[in-house]
Amino acid sequence: TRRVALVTGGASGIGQATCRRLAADGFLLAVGDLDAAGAADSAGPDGYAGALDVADESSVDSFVAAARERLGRIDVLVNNAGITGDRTATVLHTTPVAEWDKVIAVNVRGPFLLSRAVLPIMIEQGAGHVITIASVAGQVAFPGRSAYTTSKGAALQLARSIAVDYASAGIRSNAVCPGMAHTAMTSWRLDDPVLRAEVEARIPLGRVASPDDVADLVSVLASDRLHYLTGAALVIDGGYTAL
Ligand code: NAD
Ligand code: KPC
Repeated sequence: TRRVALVTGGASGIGQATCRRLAADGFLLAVGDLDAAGAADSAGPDGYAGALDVADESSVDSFVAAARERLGRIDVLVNNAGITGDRTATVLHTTPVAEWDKVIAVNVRGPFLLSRAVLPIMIEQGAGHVITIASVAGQVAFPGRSAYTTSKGAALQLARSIAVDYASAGIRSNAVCPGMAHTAMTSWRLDDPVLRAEVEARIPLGRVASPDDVADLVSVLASDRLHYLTGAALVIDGGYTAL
């Protein structure tokens, strides 16, 4: 039987590249996104796709139930959907409260709700792997992005908490911590040659990541290998945090 991966935020960027890669690896995909049409493209004809708001409890619960019903099992959960907040979500004292709440809702409540819905299925299977796309911003502060930095620290700890609490159930949990990647999230910055040069000057490998660079690591994690790896924070940042 084909292994099944559920990917949130799979319509764009890192999530889209991850879907492409996991499909090539032989996975059946369940893809949820606010962008339902984009999710359907990423899921392919034999996958399951739907509109999903990861911050909404009933949306998450019905999406996970429908995915399980259609595909029979969930081997891998990729908590990928995430937002930075808009351009007003900068340093702490000028961040609008509503923008703060939105970032925390998608980036922290989201992985909580998805994991909460999927873990009972994995417990029943006696196996599963939760992969959470955090960020280097969960380990070092990203300048001028207070809500985002805070949320990614929490997402990383959520991944560790799951690793500790569900190891005995045969379930592993790991966090992926990408550095700056070129996606819709960061194109406002990276499409500007001056801002892009500022970013790349601080990366030892001299370039930002492509979505495929990150998907490559998710693919290795999702493979049925590395059985001793759990609770890890895997940094993939071109050396950014090593400097
Ligand atoms: P992106 O904006 O290209 O894609 C994000 C996707 O998530 C979109 O399809 C969007 O519709 C979806 N989404 C947003 N809110 C949602 C919600 N409430 N429910 C369901 N889907 C929702 O962004 P990306 O750069 O591919 O980011 C993917 C993940 O990678 C995020 O968690 C992000 O924080 C993380 N990340 C990105 C970078 C980077 O530099 N781009 C670096 C480190 C980590
Ligand atoms: C490194 C990472 O997770 C992205 S943080 C910067 C996003 S933005 O300020 O919108 O360029």
